[in-house]
Amino acid sequence: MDLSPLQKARYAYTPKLPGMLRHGISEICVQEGSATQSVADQAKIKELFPNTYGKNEITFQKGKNTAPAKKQVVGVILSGGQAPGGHNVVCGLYDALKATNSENVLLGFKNGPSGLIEDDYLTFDDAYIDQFRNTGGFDIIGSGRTKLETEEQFAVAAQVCEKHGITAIVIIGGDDSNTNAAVLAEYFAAHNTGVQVIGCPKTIDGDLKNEDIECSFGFDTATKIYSELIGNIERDANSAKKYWHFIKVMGRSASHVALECALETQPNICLISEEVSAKKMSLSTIADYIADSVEKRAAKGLNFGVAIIPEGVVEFVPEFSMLIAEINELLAGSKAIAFNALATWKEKYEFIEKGLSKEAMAVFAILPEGIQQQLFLERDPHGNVQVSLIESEKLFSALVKDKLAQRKKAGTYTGKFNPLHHFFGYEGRCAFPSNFDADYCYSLGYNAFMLIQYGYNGYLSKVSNLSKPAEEWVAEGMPITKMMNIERRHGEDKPVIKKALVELDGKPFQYFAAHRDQWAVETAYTYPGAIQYFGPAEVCDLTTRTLALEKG
Ligand code: FBP
Repeated sequence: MDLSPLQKARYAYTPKLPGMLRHGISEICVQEGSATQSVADQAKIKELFPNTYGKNEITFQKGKNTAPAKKQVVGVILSGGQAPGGHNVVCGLYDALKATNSENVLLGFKNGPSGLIEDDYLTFDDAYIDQFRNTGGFDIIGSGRTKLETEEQFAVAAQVCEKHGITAIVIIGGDDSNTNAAVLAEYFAAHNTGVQVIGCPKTIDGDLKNEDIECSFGFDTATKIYSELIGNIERDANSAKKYWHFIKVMGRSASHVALECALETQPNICLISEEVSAKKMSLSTIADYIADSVEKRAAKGLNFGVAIIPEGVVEFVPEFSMLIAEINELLAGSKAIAFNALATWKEKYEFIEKGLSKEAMAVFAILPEGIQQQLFLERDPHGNVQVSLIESEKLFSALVKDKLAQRKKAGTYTGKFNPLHHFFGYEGRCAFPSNFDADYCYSLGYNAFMLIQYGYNGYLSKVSNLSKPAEEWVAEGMPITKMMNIERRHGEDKPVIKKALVELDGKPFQYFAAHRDQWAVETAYTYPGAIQYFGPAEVCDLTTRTLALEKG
């Protein structure tokens, strides 16, 4: 295999462990903390998790390792969207497992949770794992979005574990995958399988965090990549002085990615979905808000700008959600066949006009035709509109264009508006992990093995104090049930890990809110540049602004 110079150099990088895990496996002991309870709905969660609920928080410390000597066969699964650092979780897990006993075995189930059910796996050895150290991607075993959630799947999983003599499963995933890890742990305990389940917090979206989990891995690297690109675009905009750039960034639901990029690059506009929802902003209000910035800058001769749009924003616009619900209803079941049989867009438009309420039609009518067609043509296998495919960056630039045309007529605006569009998502998910993610992920994997060795089940590998140098990080374990509450999902009450949305009274948003009016009018861009892997710690080991503001 041909290697790039950076790839070679990254193979040689030694990830930093928390100080307390640096003494060698025989020198790591466990300190039990207090019993836990779930963040809400305690009685219900306790009833659903009788074997794994209420367990103690734990911290690892320097001291004699008292874990029972036992051969460990561990299975690892990568679940959901890629996030930089996933390979290092596997490497940290492997290194701790082999350092404890060279007879221990690590199996990797392929292509996500389905690999466990299909018994599709590989066995790791040094030569294989060494090709993936400190690299991006999930290609070490692949990932997938199959959910492990039914009793039938759990029974098959138990059989597969028994067949291989598996003592523990490590699931590396987001809120849904770790919810399912907790349910699997409970099943294994209830059926006395002796198999432990440990979760690790992953997702570039940054929405798996709470008072215990300071951040999910991958968020640091992905936002640094997007911020570099946005900074480069800002500099281009400020050089050419002729384009307004509308940049959509990933984040299926929460706007942590958009907010972090805004803190890093100080664009003219950044929408925050959670604020759109809280203020019940309409499409027209949002378009006016952006158009105000365009107009004020134009008055200063600045006919350029940068606007960041979070991927999931349209779902947070109340009138848009109402429109989507009506479209789903309009095309439910056989009604879709009648719609699809119509030959021209004109005929289809008439059908839509007849079927939607006056309020929904008013929203539909202001959308650009491309977006209107997208809403009806690209639907999922259940016939629902695929909101994630909506090109919201184009939607908002078109709405702003209309607003500016009206303002031109009214004589209040005389500038030029040339929009360009970008979507940054996949560019960041498989990047070489930053030093922070390389270190954090390796530590999560290493720590996951310590939890296994000490016999914990239904725990999340937790590494905290992350805004400090790695030496001061704290290696811990936390029962997953502690993060759970009951939510309504698909018409049923379900125990789930609470998704963390951007808190409007939190420090990162407050900082942004205090500066955005100035950024909207002035050219206050900052240019973070590319991730630095080698060099001074103050450049290379920087955490995110979000983490610094939350914990600093
Ligand atoms: P996870 O929540 O599984 O980590 O994935 C998040 C994400 O990267 C979102 O930002 C994005 O909306 C989505 O995955 C894209 O999914 P896919 O890879 O299936 O296209």
